[in-house]
Amino acid sequence: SSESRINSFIKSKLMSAEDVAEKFPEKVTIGASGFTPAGYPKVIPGAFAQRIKNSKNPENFSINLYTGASTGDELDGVLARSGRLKLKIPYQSHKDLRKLINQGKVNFIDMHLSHVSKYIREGIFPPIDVAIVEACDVTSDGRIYLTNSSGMSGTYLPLAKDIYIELNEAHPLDMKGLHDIYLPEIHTGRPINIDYVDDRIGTPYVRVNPEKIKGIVLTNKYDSSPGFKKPDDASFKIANHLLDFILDEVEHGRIPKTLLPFQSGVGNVANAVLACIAQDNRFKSIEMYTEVIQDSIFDLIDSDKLRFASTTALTFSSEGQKRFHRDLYELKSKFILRPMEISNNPEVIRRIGLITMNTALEADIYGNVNSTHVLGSSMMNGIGGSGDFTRNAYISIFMTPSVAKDGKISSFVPMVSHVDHNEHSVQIMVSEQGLADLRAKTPKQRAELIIEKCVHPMYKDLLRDYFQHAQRVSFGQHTPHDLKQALSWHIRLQETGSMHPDHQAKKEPTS
Ligand code: 0RQ
Repeated sequence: SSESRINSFIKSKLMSAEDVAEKFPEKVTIGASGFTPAGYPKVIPGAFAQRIKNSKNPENFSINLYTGASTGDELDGVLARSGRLKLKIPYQSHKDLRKLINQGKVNFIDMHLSHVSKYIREGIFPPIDVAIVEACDVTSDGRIYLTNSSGMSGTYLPLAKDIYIELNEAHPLDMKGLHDIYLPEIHTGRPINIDYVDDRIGTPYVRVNPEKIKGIVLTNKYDSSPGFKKPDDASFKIANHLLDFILDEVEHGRIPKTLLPFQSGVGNVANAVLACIAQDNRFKSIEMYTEVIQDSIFDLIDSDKLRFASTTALTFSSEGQKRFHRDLYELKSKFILRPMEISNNPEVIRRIGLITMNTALEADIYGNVNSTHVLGSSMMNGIGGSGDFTRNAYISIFMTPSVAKDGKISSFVPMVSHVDHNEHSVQIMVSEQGLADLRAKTPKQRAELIIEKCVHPMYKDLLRDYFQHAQRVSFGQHTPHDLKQALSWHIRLQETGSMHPDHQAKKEPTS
């Protein structure tokens, strides 16, 4: 209960969010908790935005915001709308923030999540003035127990000049113990001692100098994660192609019968894969080593297939959150929350041997993947952890529906308009049409496979024509391209509203 949680240390630090907001410098660099709407501060940022709004000279304010990944409206949204956000790292998915980034009004640096801690600790980015972190408990000797995400808090807290905590009483104290906080040394190459998904190497709290904790605000609020969308038909088809492929790999002895741990990205398709595994008798016991766990994990729990899940965030809907709290006693032995430089660490990912599943916006005939930029220029969310996992995977898989926007966009194009994951790192490509195994294939073999297996029927002949034409006119024959035509599909989309030449669609916004 609230009574038992509020120890004398917490009591001595209690403040209102408005009082905290008054203490921030006008030009401030904030390091905040939170990762994919989970475990982020919910009231202090709003109070700071209000202070800016009430100010006679709002233009004096300037905010750099560092988070774990995307956060909720109460942080990314309110600070974006304050008009004084100048820099955001390293990921976002909020519509207002995205709009400002694409108008060129907010500087956004899109980073591999595993690099962020090192950049901050080495002082490559401006130093952190204040850390604002959501916690479920704080002790007088400076132990901070985090909530639904570990994210970057283990890095931001010790480096911040001042620390402000949002003590969220919606979380039972039994949340303590889920986290395993460990920061690798930056200059030495000493191994990170995680051999298995359930190895613990750190502490269940972040330790700080308690004198730096300048204020604690009480809250009682769940994360505002979007509700659980039921996977659609295309997602189920993608999931089934994927599971058939994995079982075939087991058959060939390339994946052990006990399987390998999975990493899965966010979204519809990722959820469908877990839902399909839960229903499929051929899968008995699943391990996850990933960065985001969503409500779909409950399908695995209900079918008694979840052996263990390591993540940096629990991104649950309200219902999912309630359920997790209700069953916390049983679930605690099945989950670890890790700092994102550990969840996404190349060394650990490579050692454990992961099957990674991430989503592409578009891919080209040679297997290069664009996960971030619409028409090569407009930022969607960011690369997030997809690069960390893909590059170091045991088997790297990219999935995407074959078309977007009712067929006006083909997800498979002659040449991608931006590259996040290049042909060297992408092993398997899958759409609802089928799966292409790109391993040990030449560029031309990859193009044939992708066109044959993954492309939507309405774009198949067009892409085949491009590939044949490219072989006729290309400067070289290793990876044939007609540079004049390579981006013509994107240009057509921009000019006519569709990549398909037969579409008479009017020009309209495409994202
Ligand atoms: O827009 O909803 O307005 O129609 O893009 O597409 O198919 O709903 O897929 O939600 O899984 O997102 C790559 C963005 C996919 C995501 C991306 C339009 C499409 C729709 C979303 P509408 P879907 P998802 C874990 C790992 C990078 C980071 C990552 C992502 C919207 O998965 O951000 O993987 N990945 N991190 O209509 C223009 C195209 C399009 C297109 C789809 N070719 N051109 N628009 N859309 N294809 C998380 C972290 O790292 C934190």
